Amino acid sequence: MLTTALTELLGIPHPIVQGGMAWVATWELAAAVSEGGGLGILGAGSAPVDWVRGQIRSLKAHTTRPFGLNVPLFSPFVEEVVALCIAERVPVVTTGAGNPTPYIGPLKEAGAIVIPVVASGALAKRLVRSGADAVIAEGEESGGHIGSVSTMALVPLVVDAVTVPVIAAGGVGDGRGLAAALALGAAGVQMGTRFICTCECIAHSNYKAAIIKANERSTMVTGASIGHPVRCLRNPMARAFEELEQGGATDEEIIAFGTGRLRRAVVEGDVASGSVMAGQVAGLVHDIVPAAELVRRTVAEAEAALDRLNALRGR
Ligand code: TUI
Repeated sequence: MLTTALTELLGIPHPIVQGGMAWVATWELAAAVSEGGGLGILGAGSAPVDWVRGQIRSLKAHTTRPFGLNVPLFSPFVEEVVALCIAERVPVVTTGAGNPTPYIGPLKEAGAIVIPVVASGALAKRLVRSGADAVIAEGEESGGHIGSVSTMALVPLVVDAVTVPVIAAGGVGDGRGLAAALALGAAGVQMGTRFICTCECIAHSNYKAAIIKANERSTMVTGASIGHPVRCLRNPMARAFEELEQGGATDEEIIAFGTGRLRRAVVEGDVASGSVMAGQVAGLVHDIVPAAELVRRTVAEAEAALDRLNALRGR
């Protein structure tokens, strides 16, 4: 058992949070992770509120354990989704891709634990002052929308900046990553890419196969020129995106090109013309396992890594 400030805050056995990935993190995956003793998280993405409500209700029907919902702040439905979290008494709300300050107070008044993703120490400090209960320090190794600081540098910097539990994300794909995050002062980890390759994840089998086939150099970043950097697997879509960006296309043209690409990969399984968002740990993913098994295995690997480190002392 690894008991940390995060397991205490959330009331869960293991300090492992599953990323709330748009299109990918549905109730099936979140239920399996929460039942496995981690924190399962639903990804609201840019989905309308009725779809998100259905997901919350299905998840509640399949687990009585704590769970979360991720709200990306660029969603056109952000206000309604926050109101839904309050009405449905969602226990944990994570936010991403922006500054959630206006929503922290109302969510906390409704009893939610609020955990924003941050990509800098300064934002972490500001959000904790505004009432954030913990923060996710997400490095640029992550898949999807990213900041520009690596996990190794960001996590200790955020740990020093705040007094609340810090969750490390980006570049964590197994128990060695969890042990390393704890060594950096984090109280737990969030894993996204690794959880895509689980039996319960509804992502298309082509998406899972593309991650398993990838190595650590298989990802690239699209969208940086329009201020929306997204890490995904290098494929014909990503190369065309890059050409468009280098060829002086307008922001509108680039946005139009990118729209709908994640859905195409996750739902339709088109891993050539879709955006296969994944982190650099894609290179570490070699199998598809039940999510609860992954949680168990990750904890066992972290405990073994900590034992190995401890055995180095006094030699
Ligand atoms: O949100 C994410 N990752 C995502 S969201 C997403 S959905 C999508 N769909 C289609 C195209 C593009 C994206 C895919 N991946 N991660 C959380 C995250 N938040 N990473 C970095 C940040 C972040 C960055 C800047 C958080 C706050 C921030 O602050 C800026 C500010 O406003 O001060």
